[in-house]
Amino acid sequence: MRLAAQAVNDHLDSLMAETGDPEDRVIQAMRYASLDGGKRLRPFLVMQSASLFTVANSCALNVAAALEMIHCYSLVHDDLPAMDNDDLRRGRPTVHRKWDEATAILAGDGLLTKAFEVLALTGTHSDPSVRCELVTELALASGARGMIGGQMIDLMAERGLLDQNQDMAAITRMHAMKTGRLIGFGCVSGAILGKAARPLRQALGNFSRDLGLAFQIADDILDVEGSTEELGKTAGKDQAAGKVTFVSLLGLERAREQARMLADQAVRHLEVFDEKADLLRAVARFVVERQN
Ligand code: GRG
Repeated sequence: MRLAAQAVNDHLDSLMAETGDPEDRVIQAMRYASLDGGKRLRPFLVMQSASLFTVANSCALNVAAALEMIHCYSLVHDDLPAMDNDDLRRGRPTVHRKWDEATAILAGDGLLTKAFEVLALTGTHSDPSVRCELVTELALASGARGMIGGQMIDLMAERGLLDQNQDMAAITRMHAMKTGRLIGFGCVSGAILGKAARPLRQALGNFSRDLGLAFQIADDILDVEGSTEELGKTAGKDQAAGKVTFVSLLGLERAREQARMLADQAVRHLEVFDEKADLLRAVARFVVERQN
């Protein structure tokens, strides 16, 4: 995972070079938000799914960087006073704390826009229809019926603006949108780049759905059990905000069992692949056993 993380970091670095112009302030904030931090789970999924097919490393790196840019933009905006109002992210002051709110909004916007510019580069794939499909799929995953929609539901739930109670089905749907869809794009993007046969692409999609949910349940457990130091972000926020989570619905033990069961199920979806998928199998274990 570390090798892929370094390669993606270097690539992000080269895609967002400073030029010495006054607008570099927003580039600096974009770089701060996206370089040298995080687990790099989503780029890792892109690189590994691409490795299952005949895909040039340079193409997969562009997609991995674009996906991480979207993820980092969502973190910058999620931390803003209008949303989660957080001071700490990846063990450092959040972008609006280091600069100011306006710069953080612009840095998030800059990362969001840059992601699609990178996908559209000819270096992402020689076939324009593949580039177009990547753009469409990432827009769907991160848009109003995907990550942004999930964030909207989460905010409404927190502010008492939802009609129905947040039960398991509602929480599962919200997380499938808010975090699952980007994880899903990461897993399926390799199949898009490799023009893989439908059943193989579907297997990766199914893997990602169980992986995404397992990831979120683990995240809810860590919010209760982890320390702010270990997590690099404020711990215990869900309970403090009175949020309905997998832990509040299931309790810690059943939540842990559920996450492990989903990780096992995720791995079973990869039976169509040989040992080339072993690192994807390992990532399912990592997601539920991780400490941050
Ligand atoms: C503001 C448009 C907008 C969307 C925000 C994804 C999201 C939606 C907000 C992130 C807030 C959050 C804590 C979500 C829970 C799970 C999650 C996505 C955690 C962060 O992802 P990691 O653990 O982070 O992969 P690193 O830093 O390792 O990349």
